[in-house]
Amino acid sequence: NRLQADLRQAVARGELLLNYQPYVSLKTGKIAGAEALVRWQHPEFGLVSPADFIPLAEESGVIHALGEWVLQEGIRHAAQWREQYMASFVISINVSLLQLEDARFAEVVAAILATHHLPGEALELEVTEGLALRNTPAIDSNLQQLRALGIDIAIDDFGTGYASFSYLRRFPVEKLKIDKQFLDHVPENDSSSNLVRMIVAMGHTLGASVTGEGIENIQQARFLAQHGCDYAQGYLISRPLPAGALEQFLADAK
Ligand code: G
Ligand code: G
Ligand code: MN
Ligand code: NA
Repeated sequence: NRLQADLRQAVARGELLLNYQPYVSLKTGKIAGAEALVRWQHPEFGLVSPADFIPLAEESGVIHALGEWVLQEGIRHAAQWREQYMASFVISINVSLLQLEDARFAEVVAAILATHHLPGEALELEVTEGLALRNTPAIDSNLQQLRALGIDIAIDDFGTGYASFSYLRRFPVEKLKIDKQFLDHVPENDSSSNLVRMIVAMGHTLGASVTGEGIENIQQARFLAQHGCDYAQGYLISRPLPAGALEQFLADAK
């Protein structure tokens, strides 16, 4: 596969870049942080979506180098933005379960944070519900070490996968991100709205905060705020932005 072969060199050739999509606190209306979203500028095929190349990177094992680059780049920007614009800014970074299965993952994360003099509180890691299906000693150990560093774990696309109640009890997570599909027809659709209210209540019962993803209109944001949801992310607030534009967004918000 051509893309898979090219992906091996993509990091070294500087073809990867990060966009950042901010999210706001529904309590204060202020920006709380931003999610890093990787993009690949392929010299021939143009912009390739992570939905297309992350699976290839996982298959070939390139995900480890790629994931480490995302951590370095995202944390470097976060350190700069916390210093210049917002001391409480949190960077949210998506990680593959394969990264969490690497016994040295937490050490690598700790070393990157230390390089930039950032506390663990500045970083949140987003994992998918597949975590519930894979439970290896390495994942357990990494999650424990990450938590000890003050790094929050968020379950991404919550509701679409396999996070069981018993799993959430065994591995406390700090945040649930409700998948966009559950929010698309809120508040006009009763079953969607009821489900969202239930997830917010469940998250809070588990001691987790809750984010609504894919928020595109003010009615959705109002519904979430009314029902105690903590954060909102989506085109209503901002599309994913290049680093320079996110910086301007933070400067304007200051
Ligand atoms: O931004 P976009 O809609 O193209 O993202 C598509 C998917 O790719 C999302 O599910 C997102 O979580 C995932 N993704 C984006 N950036 C990263 C990354 O750096 N690492 C991993 N593992 N997944 C990512
Ligand atoms: O799986 P994950 O939640 O990480 O995926 C994030 C993806 O969702 C990003 O690629 C981003 O472009 C997309 N996204 C974020 N907000 C919105 C939104 O409000 N509407 C739509 N249609 N897509 C969104
Ligand atoms: Mn995500
Ligand atoms: Na999502």
